[in-house]
Amino acid sequence: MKGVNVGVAPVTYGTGDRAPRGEYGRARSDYTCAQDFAQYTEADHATYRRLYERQLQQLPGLACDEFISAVHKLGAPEQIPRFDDISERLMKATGWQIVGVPGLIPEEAFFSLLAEQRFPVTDWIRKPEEFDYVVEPDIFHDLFGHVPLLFNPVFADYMQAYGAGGMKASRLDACELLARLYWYTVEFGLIHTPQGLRAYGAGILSSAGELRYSVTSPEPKRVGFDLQRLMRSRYRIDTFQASYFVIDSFQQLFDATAPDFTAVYREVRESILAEGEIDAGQVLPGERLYSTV
Ligand code: HBI
Ligand code: FE
Repeated sequence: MKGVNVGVAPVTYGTGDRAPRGEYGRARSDYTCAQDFAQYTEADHATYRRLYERQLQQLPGLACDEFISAVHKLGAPEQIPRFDDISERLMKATGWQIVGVPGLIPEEAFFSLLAEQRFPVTDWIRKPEEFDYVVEPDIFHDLFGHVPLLFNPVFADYMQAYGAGGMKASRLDACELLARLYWYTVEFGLIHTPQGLRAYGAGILSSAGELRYSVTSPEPKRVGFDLQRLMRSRYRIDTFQASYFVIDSFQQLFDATAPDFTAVYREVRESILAEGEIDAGQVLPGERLYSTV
């Protein structure tokens, strides 16, 4: 899901003023659009299948169990799945559905879709020459990275709470702080398990290289989840992460989003004024880090 600011998703996806890749003219006023299944060529289906199979074989020992146990619910990778088929299964499991979007959408639209338990899935797929890296999130990142954990009731509830919080953040001009929470959990989160660290973030799970790197490399700093420390932390969109935040459970994530964030934003802003923001890869004095062994 690394990407550039396509003019509709400010801040979170970094700078750059590339034209949006998707066809936004076909989107409704809430930025959703029907999945244009006819657009997919045989090469597109083959790209999806190859991405899926490559990522599936490296999940054991790196992806969290909740993800591994749900990824098959996307359906067989012979073809790009139909969103309606996945939504039918997802609705029964957690009340969520997936909806098509042409690509990145404005934060307010994104937050309100999450609050309605509708996850936006980009409906185009990267070209073969972008197999290993695509600038904007495509259907593989959204489907493979994000959708399996929406079958987990606690994580799904966290996503809805995040969306509801986002609606309030817009009014409090706190989207950038809240976007860091999304980045360091939903996109690049790690979870501590009795078997060791595992990935649950979509940006990691859909990345051929970052999945192994995030769980096993000695390079990045792995910090225990702390909401205020996280909201002070900058991130990079164009490299593997230099910092990861580690949770103990999805319940911990959900509980962290339960309180009203107004006071949290105020305290975070005060600590940023007093001590500044924290760079990706930076470790605070006395901070306990997770090791990979
Ligand atoms: N739009 N389609 C889409 N998918 C995202 O993940 C997404 C977005 N717009 C904004 C956004 N994410 C981030 O700014 C979140 O932090 C809100
Ligand atoms: Fe994403």
